[in-house]
Amino acid sequence: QGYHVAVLGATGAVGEQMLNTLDRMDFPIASLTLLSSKRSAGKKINFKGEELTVQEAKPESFEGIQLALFSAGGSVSKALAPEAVKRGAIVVDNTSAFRMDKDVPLVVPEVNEDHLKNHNGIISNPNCSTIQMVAALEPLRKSHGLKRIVVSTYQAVSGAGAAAIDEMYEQSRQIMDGEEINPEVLPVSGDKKHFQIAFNAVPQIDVFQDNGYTFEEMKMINETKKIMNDESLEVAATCVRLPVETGHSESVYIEVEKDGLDVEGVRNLMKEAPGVTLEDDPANQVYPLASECKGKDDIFVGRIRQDLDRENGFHLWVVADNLLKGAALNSVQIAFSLIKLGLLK
Ligand code: 11C
Repeated sequence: QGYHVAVLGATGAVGEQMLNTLDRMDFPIASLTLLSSKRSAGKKINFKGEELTVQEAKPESFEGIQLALFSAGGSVSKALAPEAVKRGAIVVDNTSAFRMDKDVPLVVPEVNEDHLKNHNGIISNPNCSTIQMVAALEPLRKSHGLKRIVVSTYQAVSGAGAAAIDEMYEQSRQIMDGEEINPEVLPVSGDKKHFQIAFNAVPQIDVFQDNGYTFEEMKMINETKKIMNDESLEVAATCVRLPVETGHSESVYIEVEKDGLDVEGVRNLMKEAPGVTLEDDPANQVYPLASECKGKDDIFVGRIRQDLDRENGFHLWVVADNLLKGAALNSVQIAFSLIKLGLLK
């Protein structure tokens, strides 16, 4: 009993977490098909005690599949998601390929599960740094309205894939050993220049757009407005890569619309927020740390302060595992929401 499920990108960092998450959350699976690029095809992966062989993804791979979780890059999604949908599957896509398409819901279940009802076969999973921010802010939006968000991120290298993780560790060792370094992955593997990530902070994630913002920053801006269904919401973002393996941190400044909110009020909303854990006790040095969030499902919020000049302004520190809530977990939660809403046939 269960569904015929395919995972595309099964051998990648997010794909691995998807399989773990499907397993530990006991997603109802009748059959599991593991797909990848030609390069990774043939690898063996163990799932619930059964050894499965990863197959090269082709349009025909989706015959009979009801749910396909995609995480193999935007160009693969563009080529294969329509093929999967044509064959009757619902695709939950973890790339930016379709996120801003009008007929594609962009979903964080704690925020806008109802958007799933209008899907046409493809559902997009938002960018990791967007997911943790909107899930933490949704209770504040509901109770007091959101006028403005200014976010600065401190993002982990795993967001840029396994090669970026290797580069960070190798470079750290080389610098410690007094050797020369040769950056070739970060900040963006396809861009012209590459910079040191070890012992550094690099203010570029993804490529620059004509307006001077990076694509990562524009994703945070545009995706937030779409998920919260509010084009008038003012959002500004600065995205920075740090030498942290996993766990994105964010300094988030918000202005709410309704008066009367105070720090205790924000804390109480965070305590009740689904998927959020409040860690905020400055007297005892309690606040979220990237080093503590790895492998955890929740979004951690702390350092809550009222702005000193604006009564309706608040500062928060928001941390989450970018491979879990930021990617694999949110995709699997979307799949559970589809079942709950009777949308997965
Ligand atoms: C990073 N946020 O940390 C990116 C990774 O659009 O899904 C996720 C990219 C995306 O580099």
